[in-house]
Amino acid sequence: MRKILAAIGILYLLFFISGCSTEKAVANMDNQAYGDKKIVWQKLEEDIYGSGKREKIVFYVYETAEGMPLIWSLEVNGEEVIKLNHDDGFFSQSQIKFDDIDGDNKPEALLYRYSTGSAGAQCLNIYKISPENWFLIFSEDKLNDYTESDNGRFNVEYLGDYQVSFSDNQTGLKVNIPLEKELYKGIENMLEGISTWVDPVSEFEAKDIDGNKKKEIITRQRVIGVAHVDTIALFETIYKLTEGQYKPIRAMLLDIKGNILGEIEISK
Ligand SMILES: [Ca+2]
Ligand SMILES: [Ca+2]
Repeated sequence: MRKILAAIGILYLLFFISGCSTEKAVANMDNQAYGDKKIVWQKLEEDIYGSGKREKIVFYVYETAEGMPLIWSLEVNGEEVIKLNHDDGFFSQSQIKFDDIDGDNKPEALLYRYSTGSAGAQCLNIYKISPENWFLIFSEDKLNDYTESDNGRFNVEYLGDYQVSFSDNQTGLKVNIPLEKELYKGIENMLEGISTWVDPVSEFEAKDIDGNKKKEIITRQRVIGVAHVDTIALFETIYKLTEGQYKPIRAMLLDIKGNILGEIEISK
């Protein structure tokens, strides 16, 4: 009888332990989805709503135990107003900034995230903000290079005689890029290897180009030559605030000295 009781006891114990471990596994999964560590990334007190009162703003990053950011969360006075997932991107740094970009004397929120990759990809979300609503008006969140294999948008080819053809199927921009001979002395054989390799956005600029008090957004992407250190041109896209949303209005290609090689208006 004692043996039977002991056996029942052991069975019960096993059941109890396995039950516990299942629960623990589920809890771990939840933790992984949100990150093991909640880190205060930035703390600000600013009058972001133009009410004359400074709001308490805290920008949190949820990380894995290894320090990989998984979720970004922005809280204003303890309430979450933005939550972004990592979308399998490799990010290192992030930053929230406030700046009046639409000229109404109230700040918009600019949330930057920076990739760990060698291309130095940057992602930017811009929100029009009020105590009731944070409304996304601009978003650029592509992290990967544009290459022949994974994306049909760009086409870059070496034509011979230090000329490279560039075309953007999305905007219709077609331009030839002249290369500087002296930069390729001794490595001329590598020129034939130039093919489609356009970096993701690595720079944003907000600037009022047309003088209407509303800032346009300019994104910059490097066009790569024989190796990643070899930038042969810069691809710029200009976005204009139209009916409450940023829309691309012009694309241009510049040489490494900043001269415009070609540009095109983007129709809707
Ligand atoms: Ca504003
Ligand atoms: Ca403007």
